[in-house]
Amino acid sequence: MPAIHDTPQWAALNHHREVMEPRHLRHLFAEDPQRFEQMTLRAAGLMLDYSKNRVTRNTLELLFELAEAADLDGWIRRMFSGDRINNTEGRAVLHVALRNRSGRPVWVDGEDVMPKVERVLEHMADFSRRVRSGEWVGYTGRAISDVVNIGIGGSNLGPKMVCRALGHFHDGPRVHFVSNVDPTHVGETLARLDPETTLFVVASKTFTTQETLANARAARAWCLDGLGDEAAVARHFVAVSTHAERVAEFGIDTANMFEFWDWVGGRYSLWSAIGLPICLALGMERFVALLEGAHAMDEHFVTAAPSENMPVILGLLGIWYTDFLGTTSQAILPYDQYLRHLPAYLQQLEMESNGKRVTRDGQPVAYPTAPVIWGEPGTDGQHAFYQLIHQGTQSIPCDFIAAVNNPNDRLGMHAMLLANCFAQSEALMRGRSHEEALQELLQQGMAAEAAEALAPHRVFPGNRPSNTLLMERLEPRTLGALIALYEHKVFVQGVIWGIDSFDQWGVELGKQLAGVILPELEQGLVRDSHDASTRGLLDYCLRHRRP
Ligand code: G6Q
Repeated sequence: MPAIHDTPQWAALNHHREVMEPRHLRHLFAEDPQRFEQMTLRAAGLMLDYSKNRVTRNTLELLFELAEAADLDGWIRRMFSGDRINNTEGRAVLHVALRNRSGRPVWVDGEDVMPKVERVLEHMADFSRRVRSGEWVGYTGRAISDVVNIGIGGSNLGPKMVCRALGHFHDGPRVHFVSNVDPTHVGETLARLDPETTLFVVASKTFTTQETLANARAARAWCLDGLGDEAAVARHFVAVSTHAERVAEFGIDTANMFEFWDWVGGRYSLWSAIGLPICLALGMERFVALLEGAHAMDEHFVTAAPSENMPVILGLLGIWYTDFLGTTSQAILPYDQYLRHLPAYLQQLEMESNGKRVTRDGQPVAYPTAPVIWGEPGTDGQHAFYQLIHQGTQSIPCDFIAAVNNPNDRLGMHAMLLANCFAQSEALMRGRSHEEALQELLQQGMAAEAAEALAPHRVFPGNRPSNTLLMERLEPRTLGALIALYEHKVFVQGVIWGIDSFDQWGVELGKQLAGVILPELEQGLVRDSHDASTRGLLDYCLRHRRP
């Protein structure tokens, strides 16, 4: 199979780009009154309006042909049937098995993994029920009021985002997340808690992560300080990991361990036992509803034709912008305070998965891969960085995300939020021409000369693309579907780019070098082999550090 950029399908898109570049979205809308109807999709409780993108039906057809040339269908089948598609780590990629509600088996190396998935779900259900009901008590007999999840990266961002996104349904113990190895994070968190009523969930797939183990040791020392007995650890610490031996070595009873498996990638693991804080905060039923929502999106992804397939469309639009229209970043703009951690979550999902520069077989890619993902909740962003999105020199595709109903809307403010959301995508699409800007100023009574001078500053070029994703309510099911939508979008793009979306070698080198530097800082001995900058920084710290 030729490299993707050597295919006629890639060449056709390159050619098509020349046709599309001069076309303005305003005109595309004016030419086609059916554009909204034709470019909206509904799946798993979500509605996607992708009509405000710089595409025509023809663009989409060419993108579907590109997907076919990359054998997208084949790769989807390979993922769902447990092939080792994470080739650099030799692993299957089966987060979809964790939320498989179909009753169908999922095979890995001849073993149906569903019975063990169900077993761990039962363990999570039982444990969370006991903690939430007060049946599970701390060492001194008091019920658990606070849960602290200690984990980083994939063992933090997913459960944190979901717990906050479903904050409206939170009826269990308070849940805190400690990830950073900065002692301030664990210190500030514990300062507000009582060791008698605090439960720690140490979440680490490998149970070797330096930051997590350091934070867990600090938490353990705090717990022993407060409770004065090693035996207390068993009542106040549980672990989530793939590695029982290391959990035991750390001093956590493996009876209090929740297992998952190496075919679950860290950033795809919130559906596994890594989701335990979600169960503790919201209860098992809601966690299961989250899984069901994701499963509904999985079924849609596997069965819908490309032109009806939400993850395929989102993924291909991203390819169009990144590889043919030259955009380098993508904004995630939730108009929902509960979704405030979604941009950070998607940052890891997309940038760690597809921030790659070689193909599966180790050849340098000849085209850009993942863009920079960033964002903030809507109206806050409007008063900060939207200026650049509207009038800056780069085009930044935006995803607007909102729920039609808001559970906290007692004063009718939600309409204001939605009005802002729709106004932004309209403004980005339409823009304001020089003539419009000028006429507006003149109508306001400004003198002609002054109006001429000010008009260029009030021009909005428009033609800036966006998707809008709506759901009736932000609830476990729709959130599950939303997350799965982005997971599959990332997968679609990884397939087109021919990269391994499921490894993360990019985090290794820094980790390795930190291992060299730590003893130098601790012992005050800096090696000559460092470059002058690193040596200078270390010397500065050693000279200015107070014992
Ligand atoms: C995610 C990455 C990474 C990982 C963390 C924590 O896909 O692999 O973010 O989740 O490095 O790893 P552990 O869970 O092993 O501590």
